[in-house]
Amino acid sequence: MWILRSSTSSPFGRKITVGAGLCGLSDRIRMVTSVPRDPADPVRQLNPLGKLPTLVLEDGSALFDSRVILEWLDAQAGGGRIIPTGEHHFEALRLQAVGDGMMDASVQQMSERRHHEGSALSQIWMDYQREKVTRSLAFVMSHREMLSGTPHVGHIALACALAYLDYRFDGYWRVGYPDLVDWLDGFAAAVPSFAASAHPV
Ligand SMILES: N[C@@H](CCC(=O)N[C@@H](CS)C(=O)NCC(=O)O)C(=O)O
Repeated sequence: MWILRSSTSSPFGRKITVGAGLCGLSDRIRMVTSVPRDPADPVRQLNPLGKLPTLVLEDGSALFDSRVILEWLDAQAGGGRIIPTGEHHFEALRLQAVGDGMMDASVQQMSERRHHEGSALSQIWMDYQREKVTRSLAFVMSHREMLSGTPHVGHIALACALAYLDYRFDGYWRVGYPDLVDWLDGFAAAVPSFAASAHPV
């Protein structure tokens, strides 16, 4: 059994749960909640960055970050399950980079809200991060051919990013991107491990 150090609110951790489902490996993973801000949390010993997700293997060694873990799961499943090997390889990785970047920018905004001490929130920083998400949404829609085909790491990252915007930012993106709403609905219907790993309400 592999131990996934994560949390139900982590969009990067959700990538692993979704990917494991698509690789047919869900029953090999048990999630244990970690709190990165807690100095006593074991994740700091497992991963020098102290970040979620971190996957602990049977020999006690740890894999991180989400891209590395997904690549490892794909290899465990025989390869080519969630990381295309053919002409769509780099397109999938690029879309994953966009989805991950959207999550990074969103998590940065949450951190600014949560950990700000002293003076007021930096609106310049918040806007800087939010604009990354805005540009990424437009980028995805202008390359919408990337959205089709068998679910892969790019689709996983994008779906997790959009769902995190729903969870933490009231789904503000939905008004401007009805095609993406349809795509996310289709992804949720096609990928049971995505629906099963929804963020808590
Ligand atoms: N690039 C990393 C990002 C992971 C990440 O930012 N995780 C957040 C939780 S969603 C975290 O652990 N934050 C705590 C910290 O940065 O110390 C990945 O893909 O796994």
